[in-house]
Amino acid sequence: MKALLLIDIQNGFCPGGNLPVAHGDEIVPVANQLIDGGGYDVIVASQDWHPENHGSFASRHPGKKPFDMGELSGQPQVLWPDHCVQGTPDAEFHPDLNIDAVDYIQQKGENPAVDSYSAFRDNDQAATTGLAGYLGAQQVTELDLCGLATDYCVKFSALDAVEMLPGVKVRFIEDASRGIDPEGVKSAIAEMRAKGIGIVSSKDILAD
Ligand code: VGL
Ligand code: ZN
Repeated sequence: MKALLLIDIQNGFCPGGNLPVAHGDEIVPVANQLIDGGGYDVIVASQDWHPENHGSFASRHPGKKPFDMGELSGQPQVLWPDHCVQGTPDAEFHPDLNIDAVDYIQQKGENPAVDSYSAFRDNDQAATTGLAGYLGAQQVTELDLCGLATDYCVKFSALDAVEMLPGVKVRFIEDASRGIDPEGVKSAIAEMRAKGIGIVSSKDILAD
């Protein structure tokens, strides 16, 4: 079974959102084409879903501002603008994303004491989300990922997919993703490639 995993295609990460990724909205039509014509059996979307007091928010760290380095539960943590707070428009999926076609939504980032870039588990790897179990139960053998942001949630999700779904072929769809920092995107792609993740374009998939 072939699965598509759409990472955090939410208002908060698109222009006008609280943690906007440059050109993040441009991936929405590409994601919709993949949903329609990518030949996937299972479509999954992750949703960054923070309580308003989430510890990754710079606003919770006196004297710090967004994008500063800080600490969360004793670990180094990039401090973010308040974003994707549960129940707010910022946390909703982009309105043009074909969410009706999504079989399973995996929310993450609910624990205020730890961040969760990966859709599979928290950054400290203590708690898993259940997504690996869902994909295993669907007998997924091929997993393609795309979304926002390449250098954070997409990368960590892809690396965890390789580790937590042994035997599954994992690919990153570059033109259906955008990143926060151009240098970060470069090294994220290098890291993914080094772990055996295929780097592909939506055109390769839509042409098959
Ligand atoms: C993300 C930073 C904080 C992401 C989520 O979706 O890449 N990045 N929360
Ligand atoms: Zn977040």
